[in-house]
Amino acid sequence: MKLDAFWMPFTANRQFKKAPRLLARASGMHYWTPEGRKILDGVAGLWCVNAGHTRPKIVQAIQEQTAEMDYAPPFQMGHPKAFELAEQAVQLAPAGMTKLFFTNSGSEAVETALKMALAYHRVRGEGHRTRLIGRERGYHGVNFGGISVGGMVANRKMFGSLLAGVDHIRHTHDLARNAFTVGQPEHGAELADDLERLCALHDPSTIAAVIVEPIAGSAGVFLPPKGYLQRLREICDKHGILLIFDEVITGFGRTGSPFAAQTFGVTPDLMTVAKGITNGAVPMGGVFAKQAIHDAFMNGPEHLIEFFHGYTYSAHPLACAAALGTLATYAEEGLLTRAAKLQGYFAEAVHSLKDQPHVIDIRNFGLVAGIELQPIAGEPAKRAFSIFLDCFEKGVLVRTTGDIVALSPPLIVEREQIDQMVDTLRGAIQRAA
Ligand code: PXG
Ligand code: PLP
Repeated sequence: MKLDAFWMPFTANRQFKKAPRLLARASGMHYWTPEGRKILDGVAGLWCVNAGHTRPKIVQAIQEQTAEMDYAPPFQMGHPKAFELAEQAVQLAPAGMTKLFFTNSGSEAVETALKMALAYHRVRGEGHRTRLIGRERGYHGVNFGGISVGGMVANRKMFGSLLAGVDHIRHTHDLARNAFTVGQPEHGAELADDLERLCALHDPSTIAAVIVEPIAGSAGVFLPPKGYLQRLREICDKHGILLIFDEVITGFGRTGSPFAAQTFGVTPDLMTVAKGITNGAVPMGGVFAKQAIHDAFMNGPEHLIEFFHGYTYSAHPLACAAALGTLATYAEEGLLTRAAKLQGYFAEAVHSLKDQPHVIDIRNFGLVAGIELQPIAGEPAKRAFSIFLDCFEKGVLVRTTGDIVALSPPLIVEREQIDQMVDTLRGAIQRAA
């Protein structure tokens, strides 16, 4: 097979093409390589296959939909499954988040939420609120809005001056005070006050919205310190700033409730989702909005479009069918709360790696964990990458970012499989020492 033409995303292309890692088949908790080697999926694909692979309801829904209707325009037209899906999804969402706008990815969901926030203020006569606030080490996809509010340097530095009028609050990663905490860290709620600093600097009347991941995933699994999200919510309320939770990873069961907003008891104004909404089977994303945000737009003449935004494939029939099959699977198997039941076992398993060589922190919540390693001097990311390659050789797929290894298995994971992941990782960490 020729590997030349495909310029791979977020991949070390030259390294990959010298020693390709191909996946050809998947079922439940496992992938199989083209040679038939079985790989335990420790990251739910890329944090998205929450119900496990090729689940029958989802497969059947997709097969039936593609034969019944391939495509329907989403602008000024509709199809039944889009409405059915939105109705079901808002039932799972935090109370009051009663509207759902569809996109095709998490990145598009983020752009949509940022635009909604700006336009919301404008339709209310507060068009002076134009600033968007993100957080250091945040990940909000790869489009211009998302990398502007995002805080991962490598994702930003090559791409010019980005969106104007964006600022960032500090990240919450604090090894000195919180290393090896099981669950939410004790220290750091006061980091939310950094938003007050930006309010003082820019004046709160210029700020439209703050966007954060309740748990930062892609940058390395950074948890919200106890009380931190509550404090952010309070400051936003005090100043009329919208709070956006980016739940592209934390949504659909990762933290033990349908959404992290529910787990942490803080309701945002807008909430972005993707990944788990279709179990990764068909691209789809979305933005949940509070009723009042939606209603603010519903004021002009009724024949006019209220929000000039949308994608050719918003609410694509195939994605809607896959999502309906996914929600049915989650409901039948209790998967959106299963992480809460397994998190004690999972926490104990991952924290058993504490005394392994070069492990400098272990973080966990629900069914997500980050294991941070001391970088090799002068060669950042190399230690974790060698661990990733080693684990794959030994039959377990993990994910790395910098020198952090992330685990985020499908929510159907069994205890023995957690043990297999952690034991494989232990061996790889020792070999990388
Ligand atoms: N927001 C968050 C919080 C995400 O985790 C996106 C937005 C963008 O979603 P799309 O569907 O456009 O990729 C994400 C996606 C990693 C990794 O290295 C994580 C993501 C994507 C790619 C890689 O862990 N998260
Ligand atoms: N570029 C061109 C020339 C288009 O016509 C369109 C959509 O009509 C787009 C980009 C946007 O594509 P999408 O709606 O799939 O995001």
